[in-house]
Amino acid sequence: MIITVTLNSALDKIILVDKLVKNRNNRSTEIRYDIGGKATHVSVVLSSMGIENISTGFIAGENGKRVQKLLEDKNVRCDYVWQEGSETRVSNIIVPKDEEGSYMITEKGFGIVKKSLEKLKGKLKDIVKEDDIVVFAGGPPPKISIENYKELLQIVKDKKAKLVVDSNRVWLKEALKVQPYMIKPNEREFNEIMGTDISTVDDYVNEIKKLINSGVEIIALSLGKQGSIIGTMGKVFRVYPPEIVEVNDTGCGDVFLGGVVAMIAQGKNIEEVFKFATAISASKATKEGSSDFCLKQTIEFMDKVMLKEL
Ligand code: TA6
Repeated sequence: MIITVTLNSALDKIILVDKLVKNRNNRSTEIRYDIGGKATHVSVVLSSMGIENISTGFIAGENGKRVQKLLEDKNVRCDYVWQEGSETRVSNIIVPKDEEGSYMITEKGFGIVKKSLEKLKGKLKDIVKEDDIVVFAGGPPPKISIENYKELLQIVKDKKAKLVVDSNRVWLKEALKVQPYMIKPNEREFNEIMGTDISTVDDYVNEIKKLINSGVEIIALSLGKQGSIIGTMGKVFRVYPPEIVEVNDTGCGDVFLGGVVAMIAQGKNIEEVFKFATAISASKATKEGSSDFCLKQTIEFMDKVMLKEL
């Protein structure tokens, strides 16, 4: 079983504008709502491929109901801890038509009460089994301490499940202490955890080799539009994405992670894993929504992904 844990669920409000101009009333051309929160996107990818998974974490209020409905409409099985009297946050994502990419403004989310935290711990203790894959992605919500976060990760490790973490700052540093199976930092997050200020491929390769020796089985360093550097099984690979016309980059990293987990769950080799993950992430970039992609387009893109051992 694959379990995705979204500690800070989010309803993505996609705001389409012709252009974004400061000090002007920028009128939206369209407003759409989509799934947010990161680990949720991993579940969307898995369910789109018929791979059994459970989406859990903390959720609340009317926004939470909308997120859960959007997930269930994409055949995702939800088993969330609902917190009474709270409201799942909104991530505002502005997508100007006249430029690539987007502007994201996320709310901080609701504070988790002790009762909710204990419920999630109990849930994970009940459902996680040995050799499951458990994905923690996204920044934790208010009132979750480093200690709380560590307790949640440790439950997964104690069950001898594979822990996958996509987070940042102190959270990712904490995750490293429990030797996760996989991490997926971007360049800023990588420099934060390594205490470096590097940017060249050669420097990244040297630092990634140190991490592999520390027990992390897969390091997928995201270079954004430039692709990624993958360290695993004592080897390092550079992955080059296909050329695409980017519409909205929101969710690309999360869908990439979903692609990796899906391929690993299907026992694919490293080349297949990261060609598929890169291709599905590219497909997401061509879509307006934050959890949209096309599996047919992904297969077409796979032939255009280049993977080179360094
Ligand atoms: O990576 C995209 C995304 O998941 C958006 O859908 C938005 O919900 C945001 O990131 C949430 O990020 P955060 O790190 O605040 O959990």
